[in-house]
Amino acid sequence: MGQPVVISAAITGAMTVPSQSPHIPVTPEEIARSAIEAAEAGAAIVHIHVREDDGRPSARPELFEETYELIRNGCDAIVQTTTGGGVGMTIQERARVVPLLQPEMATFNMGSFNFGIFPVAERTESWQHNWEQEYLDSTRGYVFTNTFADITYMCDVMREHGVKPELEVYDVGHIYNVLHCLEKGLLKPPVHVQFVMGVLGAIGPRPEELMHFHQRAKELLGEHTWSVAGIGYRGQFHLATLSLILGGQVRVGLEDNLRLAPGQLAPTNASLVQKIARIARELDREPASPDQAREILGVRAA
Ligand code: KMH
Ligand code: ZN
Repeated sequence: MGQPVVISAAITGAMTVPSQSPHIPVTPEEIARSAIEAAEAGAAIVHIHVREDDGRPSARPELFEETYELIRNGCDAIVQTTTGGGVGMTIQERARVVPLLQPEMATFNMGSFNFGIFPVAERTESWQHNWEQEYLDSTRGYVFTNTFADITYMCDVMREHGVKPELEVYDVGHIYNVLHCLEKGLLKPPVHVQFVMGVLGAIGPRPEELMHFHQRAKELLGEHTWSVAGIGYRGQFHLATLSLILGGQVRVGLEDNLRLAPGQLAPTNASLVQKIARIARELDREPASPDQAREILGVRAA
């Protein structure tokens, strides 16, 4: 039997708007159902954001609470909440979910950079909601802010509540920010790193860049676990396949990619998980169960 692979499913997120696909989960019930189906298809982690009824990204505690409860009642997957949030949210708003739910895992964004999702607006012909075009266009002037003060704050919140951080790295410099936190004793080794590749404003979704990330992280961080979240169809599946070959973990899901094949919208998160699970098995990597994932990543059971 090959080395297990931890599949994470990013269920819905702040990079997409409902007009892009009718299959994006919006309400707590839709997000939870989609997460449970993804877990049944082989995801050991479900990464969640929440949205208001009109699909607008939200940080409202009630929405997180409801979604979290529904997922926890329906499956044993590790529920990983976002602390990246959405455009315009403060670090305090983004971090609030950690003390609120004390999830097993939460994301932790390792640096500031331009975060451009405005090109989607240029490709969209009709809109479902008034807020969508303005939201996307506003990112021409948007910096996703994660200063050292923010990073220190997030380290403290996560440590205080015993939450395992998944460190979101969007550029090579962010690996050095992880190193800084390790050297200062703010993060406990071995860390778990997610290479997020293909956001406009950060590194592109290319195999050469993943090889470079992998090499630099090995040299700088020592023992660690890692995964890749590629944006867009090619980014998601090509980079996830490379990660399978290199011994890394993978993330797929409608937060980062809306397509199951070129030109074909993915009907569900589960369909994306099934596809990567199939590729993984072909490469002798069996999808890890949630408990195996807890062991591999060093996550305390909730
Ligand atoms: N949507 C990804 C580009 C987070 O939630 O903290 C980034 C992400 C970050 O998933
Ligand atoms: Zn996210």
